[in-house]
Parts: sequence; C-alpha cells; structure tokens
Amino acid sequence: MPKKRKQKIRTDFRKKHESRTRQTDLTRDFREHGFAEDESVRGERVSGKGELTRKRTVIGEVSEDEESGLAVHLDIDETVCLRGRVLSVHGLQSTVQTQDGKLYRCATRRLLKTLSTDQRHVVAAGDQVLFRAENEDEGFIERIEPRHGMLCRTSKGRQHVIVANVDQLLIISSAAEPVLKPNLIDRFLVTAEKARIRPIICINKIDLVDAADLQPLAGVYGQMGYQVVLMSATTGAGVAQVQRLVRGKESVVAGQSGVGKSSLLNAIDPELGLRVNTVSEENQKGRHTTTTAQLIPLTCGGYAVDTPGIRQFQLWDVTPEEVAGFYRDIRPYVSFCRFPDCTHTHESECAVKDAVADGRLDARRYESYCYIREGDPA
Ligand SMILES: Nc1nc2c(ncn2[C@@H]2O[C@H](COP(=O)(O)OP(=O)(O)OP(=O)(O)O)[C@@H](O)[C@H]2O)c(=O)[nH]1
Ligand SMILES: [Mg+2]
Ligand SMILES: [Zn+2]
Repeated sequence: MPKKRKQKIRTDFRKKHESRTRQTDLTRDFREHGFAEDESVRGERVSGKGELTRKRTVIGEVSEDEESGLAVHLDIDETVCLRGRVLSVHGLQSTVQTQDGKLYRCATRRLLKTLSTDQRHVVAAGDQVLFRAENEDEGFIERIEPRHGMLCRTSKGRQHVIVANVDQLLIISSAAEPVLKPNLIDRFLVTAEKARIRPIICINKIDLVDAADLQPLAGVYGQMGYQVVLMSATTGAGVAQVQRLVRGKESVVAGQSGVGKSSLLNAIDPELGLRVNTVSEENQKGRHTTTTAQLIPLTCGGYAVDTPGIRQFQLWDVTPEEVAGFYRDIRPYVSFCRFPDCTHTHESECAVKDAVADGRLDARRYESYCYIREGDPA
C-alpha cells in the first residue's frame, strides 16, 4: 500500500475559462474513432498531460503512489456510503454494482468532478467507489478508490482512463479484415508494460489466412516472453486457450474496430450475446459496434471488459526516453550504447542499431520503436 498522509491539499482544477473548441463534426468523429472526438491535437511529448492552472484547497489524503490515478483521497463519512464497482459509464451517469449484485445508477459528486483535472472523465469503468444511495436504485459517487492496472490513452491532451483495476490486457488484432497492424500491438504492449498489466496477444480471424504466415510474427513476441494466441472466433480455434487465460481474472479486451473483440467474448461465453457487426466491404474497417467500455461477469469466473474499437491509440504519459525500457527486446541492449543518453535513432556506436543490423533484433520492432518514440499516431 502506498503511504498516506492527511493534510490540506492545493488541488489542480480544470481551467473553466479555457474552452475546448471542437474543430470537427462530432458524429463523424464518433463513426471514425468509436470515441466521440478527434485525435488531431498533439503535444510535443510522446503522450500528453493536461495543463492545469486553478487551485483550491480541500481536506483529504495525498496518495504517494502517483500511478493510482486520483492523487487525492477525500475525507468522507464512510458509514453512510456503500461500496461498489463501476460497470460502465454513460456520460454523467455510471452503473455501479454492489457486492451483493445490486445495481445503482449513480451521478458523481461535484467536488470529484473538479478534482484531478487532466482526466477526460472522472469515473472510469472498473473503478472501486464509495457512493451514497439516494433510493433503491440511484446514488451519488462520493469517492473513487486508488486505482491499479489502468488502461489509458491520450484524448485531446487529456488522460482517458478506458478501464481501471484489471489484471490483464487482451490485445486483439485480426490476421485480415481489417489488415494486421503489428505496430498497434506494440503500442498496446508499451501501455501494458507501463501499467504493469499482463498483456496477452490474440491474433483473430486465422481462418482467413494461412496460419503458417503468422508464425514469424508470433515467434518474435513469443521469444520476448509474451503469450500469443492464434485464434478464430468463427471456427473456435484457440478459443478454449483464451478461455483458460481469462478464467477467474479481470481482463480488458482492446483493439481496432472490427477485429472481433465482442465476437471473441461471445465465443468464450455464449450466454453474453454481445452485439457484433460486419466489417465494411469498401474500406475493410469495423463499424464501431461497441460504444462504451463495460465490465461483463463471465460464466467461467472473472470479468471481461469489452471496449470500443480505437483507430488511433495515443499513449498517455510516456516520455520518449522511457520507450526503449518498455520494449522487452530492445531493453537489454541499451546499456551497451556508447552514449548514455542514446536515443537509438541516429547515434554512432549504438548497440540497439548494431543488433538490428546483424539480425539479433527484429527490424520491424525497431521501426515501431522509432515511430512511437517520435510520438507518431499508430
Ligand atoms: N472470418 C472471421 N470473421 C470474424 C471472426 N471473428 C469475428 N469476425 C467477424 O468480424 C466482424 C466484427 O466483429 P466484432 O466482434 O463486432 O468486432 P469488434 O472488435 O467487437 O468491433 P467494435 O465493437 O466495432 O470495436 C463480424 O462480422 C464478425 O462476425 C473470425 O475469427 N473469423
Ligand atoms: Mg465490439
Ligand atoms: Zn543506442
């Protein structure tokens, strides 16, 4: 547990006067990205952190563990509160489930909303919360408990917590329709390494290709110690293996639209009946069928979190210097570079580049490292 100390805190508040102008059409953004917004705003870092200005003093505890999300632990009267888990968030309302399975529709206390300003939404699916019940099925979220295992991305310079408190990340990609994007897998791997969530790489739709063609790629990831599953939600190949991996665990399922995230969950647990949709014939892209992240209890035990497909996945709070450390295959070489601050891009006597040159390091992985380091969108 992180150390806590009770004190008055000067908290950062969202700049109320700073209007966030929407430059593009909302509906179109939603169709293209699954999340209603555009991704064009980029900072000079690999990933953004919001700018904060206004301050206000509140009473609470400061968590010294920066990664837990909300750094302020508010003082509230716990005796009048219920504990619950946020199953999903719809705009200003969250669906919260108590331990005995009751569901409440909850709004969020105002103070919570103004705290911790660099988040896109205050409450995230998967959050453990304390809430005050107003009646049988409605309430107010009073506090969000410190988070672990968060899947985050940058959204208009702010942190978007897609889901909190999960054990593992199922990175779903498809062998075809839509075309396989290994660089996106790498981006999710960086996120998983940073968040210390176990990544599992699932390559779906192997029924559409010759599975032998996928072996080199699967081999590269396997050698780094990552679990790789070649599967097909349609034929059922590999589904039992994924089912064993998710049983009793909390897993978030992420990837582009149309790769088969909801189909995979339906294959694992036919009771779910999640909505799926065909991939567009003209551009081979998904149709953003799933629109909100939601926690789903699995018959085999544990939870899965289905998420909307993301076209671009911009990392949150990763600096260029950190990237190599999140590449398991590059990391072992960095201490052998001539310059201690080597970026492994243009320097001479770079052990990383030498390893690429003589085939010890996969050239595609190195290229994807360079892209991510530059902060280019996937
Ligand atoms: N051939 C083939 N098609 C698949 C497979 N898995 C899923 N599909 C199809 O791919 C399409 C998209 O599947 P979904 O499960 O909706 O994809 P998703 O990743 O949940 O997409 P979003 O919710 O939009 O993010 C559907 O037409 C599925 O039937 C597979 O293993 N093989
Ligand atoms: Mg879906
Ligand atoms: Zn180097």
